Amino acid sequence: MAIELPDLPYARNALAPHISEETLNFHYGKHHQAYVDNLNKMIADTPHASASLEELIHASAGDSSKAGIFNNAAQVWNHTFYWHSMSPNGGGAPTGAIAKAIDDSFGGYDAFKEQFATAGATQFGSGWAWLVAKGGKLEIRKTANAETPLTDKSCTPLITMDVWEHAYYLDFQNKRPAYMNAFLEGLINWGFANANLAKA
Ligand code: MN3
Repeated sequence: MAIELPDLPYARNALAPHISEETLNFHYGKHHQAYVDNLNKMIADTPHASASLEELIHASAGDSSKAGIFNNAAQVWNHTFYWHSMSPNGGGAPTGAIAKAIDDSFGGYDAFKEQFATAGATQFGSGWAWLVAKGGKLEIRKTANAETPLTDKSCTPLITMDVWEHAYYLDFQNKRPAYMNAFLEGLINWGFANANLAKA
């Protein structure tokens, strides 16, 4: 059974003016689709052909002979998680259980924002910034390239922000901080974070 590209949870123009339809046409329509297509080519007619996306990630993580499968599978998973980490009605201060967890773990929303943006800004080159739950507390992490906290079974990913250049170049050119500000102020989906926290 081939891995499929999941539907976006909103229309391709729904994140404007923060992220344009043109960016989603490339980022979802071309990049995310390419990871799906590459992965399906790599696993076709192999013992991995019927594995789930999560099984493929766990079976290939840390195995340099399976780097191609890992990179494409993890990028399929990371991007689906990223689309849900944003909402047309998102952005701003958190509500619900995640608000209290952020206060408890970081000392407040402003401190969280600063630490999350710093993680994104200091991820040299391509990668991701993450908010995860671990042992009853929240942590901010950054990962390079396709690396994902999904491979750390001691934590639960709550939110991610793609900081690969393809996520922001058409809308913000080289200004990663401006993109990260738009993500935090206009897009971050606290409802998704609360749903993930409830399962942690
Ligand atoms: Mn991307």
